[in-house]
Amino acid sequence: QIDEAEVVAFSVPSYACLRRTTLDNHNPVLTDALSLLAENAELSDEDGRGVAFRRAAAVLKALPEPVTGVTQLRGLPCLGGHSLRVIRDILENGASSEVEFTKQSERFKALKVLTDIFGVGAKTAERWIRDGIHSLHQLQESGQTLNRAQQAGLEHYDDLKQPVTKAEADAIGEIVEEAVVSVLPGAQITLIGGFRRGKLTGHDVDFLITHPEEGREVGLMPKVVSWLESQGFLLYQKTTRNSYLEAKDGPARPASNMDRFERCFSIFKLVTDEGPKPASGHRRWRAVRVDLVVSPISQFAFALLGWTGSKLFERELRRWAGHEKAMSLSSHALYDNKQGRYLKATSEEEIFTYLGLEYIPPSERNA
Ligand code: 8DG
Ligand code: MN
Ligand code: MN
Repeated sequence: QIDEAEVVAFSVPSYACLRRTTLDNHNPVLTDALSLLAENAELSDEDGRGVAFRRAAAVLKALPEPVTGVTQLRGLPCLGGHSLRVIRDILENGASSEVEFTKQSERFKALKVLTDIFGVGAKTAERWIRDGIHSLHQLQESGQTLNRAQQAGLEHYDDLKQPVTKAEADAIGEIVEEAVVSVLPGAQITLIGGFRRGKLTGHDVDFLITHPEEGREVGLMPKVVSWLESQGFLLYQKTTRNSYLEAKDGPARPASNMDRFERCFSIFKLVTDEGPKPASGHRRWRAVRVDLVVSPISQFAFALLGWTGSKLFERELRRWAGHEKAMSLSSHALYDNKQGRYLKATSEEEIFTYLGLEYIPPSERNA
């Protein structure tokens, strides 16, 4: 019997951008359970519930030690009745019936398998499930028309499910770097996304490309893609143009959180073994998802901050900016609604300062 007074109570600020969240998670069982419910909500078009579970999981990721009883959680932010019930079930019974039920449900399993195909979102998966398609095999037999992305996704399904290692990310970085400096000397690439936060594996590799001279980056992406294609490095690519409109005195007010950089979603062909020719049936390459983004140098700090993640950390930064500072933050710019002007920045540190936040390095943005 533990005396209540001796129970460690935790204290955590409510915005994830006020917390330092490393990869050293002391409550993986609880956060995995809440993340699974978040994923299920997101796949079921219940984004509000999804965010609530993500926030609850993020609070637990920030705790300095394992939770042993629900009394420790008193006063913590973002833990609603639903999340607390799940946590209590796990602490007291070893498992949450809701989580176990969801994991086993045919609907969730089908949504997972289908949305794990690159190019397939929740809406498409939903439609297929309504047509009785629950597996890759059924999809292949169904005669459904697949777009180019989905065809590539299906073709490379097994490879793309394999986590990408940091070594693979670095190998791809060298190739992208070679491509970039070949087509535009002086251009620079930066590893972003999860690997910049120190993750050891990822579902893809993300790079941000810029040039120190404003304007030189215009039209860069198609050239990089052509170079990579000519060298046989791309199994699939889709490039979208920059749609960010420039006003006379600075970038236009971002219309939404979706950014408008020139970007490329691709599937790389990464050679994994340079040794002697492998036995027949074996290949010496694997498919890896790679995202490329090009930013002008004037927006680089915002792009870097916006593409480093985690997704929840980004969402919380924007919420903080909007609700607490009357500012609008995007991956392009920071707009001060009270002053009616854009705040220029050349580093992430400056952006945190504008927002009245202590600087949080990438390795502590793993909310
Ligand atoms: P992982 O790949 O290791 O699984 O994790 P990650 O690197 O954190 O996730 P990601 O899905 O590759 O996303 C990387 C970052 O890019 C993340 O902070 C979210 C951000 N991001 C997108 N799409 C968009 C977008 O359209 N606009 C903006 N501003 N950011 C985006 O993934
Ligand atoms: Mn990533
Ligand atoms: Mn990505």
